[in-house]
Amino acid sequence: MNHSKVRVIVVGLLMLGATRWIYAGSAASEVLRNGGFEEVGPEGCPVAWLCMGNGERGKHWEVEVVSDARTGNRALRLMATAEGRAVVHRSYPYNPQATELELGDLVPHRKGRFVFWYKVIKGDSNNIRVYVLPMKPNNLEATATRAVFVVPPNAPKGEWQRGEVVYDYSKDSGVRAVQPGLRINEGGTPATSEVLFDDISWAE
Ligand SMILES: [Ca+2]
Repeated sequence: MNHSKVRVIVVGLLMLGATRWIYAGSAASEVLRNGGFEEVGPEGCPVAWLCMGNGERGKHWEVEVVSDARTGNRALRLMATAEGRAVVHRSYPYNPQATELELGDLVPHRKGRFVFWYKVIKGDSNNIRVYVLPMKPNNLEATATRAVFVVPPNAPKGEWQRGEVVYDYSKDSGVRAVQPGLRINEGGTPATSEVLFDDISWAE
């Protein structure tokens, strides 16, 4: 084989690899944008997400981007005391009077699963949860039951663990979309807890 043939093959393989990489990147970002929390908005909350809580921020709850990442440079830290609550949603248009709204960063798949990684820093209750919220066409939560992943109370501290929550609203005509909801103290026994999340993705 002469040099020019080798070069053609090498360039061809490189292009194939690049194409696959671009395709994989765009396919993942279409479904759940910024699931790795690498892109941060002006308020300090990751782009495509909303960071909220109950009680006094900084005292009873906190949601913030931190550098202790599983991959990339950033992860999301949630903290709540027993009196507080930490709430992370996707970002989407909100208007209770509307009958139909744009999707925003909701996930338009009525069946599938969310895969994610979590690292418990503090807490041994059953109050750290990843919900799947079924959403109506007007972006309010539908009456269908949430799917839920409860972080095990005995999860090892300081280690990244993989979690997964499967859902199926394909037979529920009232559900148009879903979103993953990260929570401390919404369900379970309230307690002081702290957890990191990273690399949340959607899969079939
Ligand atoms: Ca990350």
